[in-house]
Amino acid sequence: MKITGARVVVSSPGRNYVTLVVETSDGVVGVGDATLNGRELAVASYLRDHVCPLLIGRDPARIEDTWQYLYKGAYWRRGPVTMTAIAAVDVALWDVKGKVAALPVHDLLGGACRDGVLVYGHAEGRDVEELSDRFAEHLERGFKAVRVQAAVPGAAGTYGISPGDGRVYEPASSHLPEEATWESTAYLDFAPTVFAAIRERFGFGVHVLHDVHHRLTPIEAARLGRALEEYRPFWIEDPTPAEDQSAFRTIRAHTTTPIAVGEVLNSIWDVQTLITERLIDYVRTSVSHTGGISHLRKVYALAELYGVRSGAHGAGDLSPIAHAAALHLDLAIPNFGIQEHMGHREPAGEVFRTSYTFSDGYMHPGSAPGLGVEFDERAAARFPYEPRYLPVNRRTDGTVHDW
Ligand code: GCO
Ligand code: MG
Repeated sequence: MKITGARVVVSSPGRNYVTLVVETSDGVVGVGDATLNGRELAVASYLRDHVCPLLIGRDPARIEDTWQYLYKGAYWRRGPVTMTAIAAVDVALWDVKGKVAALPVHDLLGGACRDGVLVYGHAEGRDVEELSDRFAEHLERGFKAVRVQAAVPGAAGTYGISPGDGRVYEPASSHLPEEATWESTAYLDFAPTVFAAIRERFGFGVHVLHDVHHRLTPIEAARLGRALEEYRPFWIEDPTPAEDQSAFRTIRAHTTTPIAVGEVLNSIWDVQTLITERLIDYVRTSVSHTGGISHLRKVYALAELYGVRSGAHGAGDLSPIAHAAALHLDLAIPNFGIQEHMGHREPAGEVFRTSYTFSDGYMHPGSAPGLGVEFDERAAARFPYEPRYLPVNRRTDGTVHDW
């Protein structure tokens, strides 16, 4: 069997998604997600102009060889654009392999290690009361783990807060990036009160998570971790900018609050120090941004040696194809921790028909051959690409800060 076609489809059913479609001489079609929020067309071009021509004529069964060919063959290594492009090819080839074998991808990866994949949802609010009500709704829907984000009083546009008009949280805006304002001092005083309120109303029988979104210095993060210990968070995420791996030594020296890092990192080398020095508890690298299933499972294998668990990024800007791929891998690894499940807003469901399910706080990728996602290209054509940017964050004196 040979690869006979590879094309990139950029569409915006609810938000922008970049999809790679790989066709084979046997008529089997595989799909991969290549979405990099706010920089979508860079990956689309990387694939269209530099990768798709290389795929034609290759044997789709040789997934690892193709990965090595694209990674080492480019000479230029790592980085979100490269690793997202390679991920799309990798995931599409796993999809093909599953369809050829008539097996779901998790069976190709060694089979299920558990009955279901524990997922966490997002509860947020413009104040603690609104957050608390959203939290209660998540519990009613069956979630066993919920991320909490509340607007810091006085800080307009705190990360993670939806506009409050019934729309889900979606940071990307058209035209120019929105600008948010931030001061860590108010946040550091406020965050423990959010946890206190949630634990007081809902007790300790549910996992509570929180995303700091890269905003603190190491010593501030250490202080936050220590202040939250009594509320037993499942984790705090990205407490400092993730690219400075050594910063986590400072945080680790001061607190037992579990740490999750990695959604902006793209390779095993980016998380090597974090894992081998046991500076984190959960690694958040994703299928889409970390070289696909083939590379991410190496990250997880390294993490397993050091007692680090998975906690993959699963925001709505990773397409349903990426979510399906994540669930297959989550099911098959021994050191699974938790999976983010933000969901996708409509009309994404008209373009991506998925077979994964949610029940009582757990997801399952289903048993359809391959990934179990059908990509409807004709439906995708009805939702053309819209340029969008993530926000930019400034401190109150105007200094650009991590968003
Ligand atoms: C998360 C993430 C996202 C990112 C988004 C950027 O933990 O879910 O931090 O909300 O901000 O994926 O594109
Ligand atoms: Mg995050």
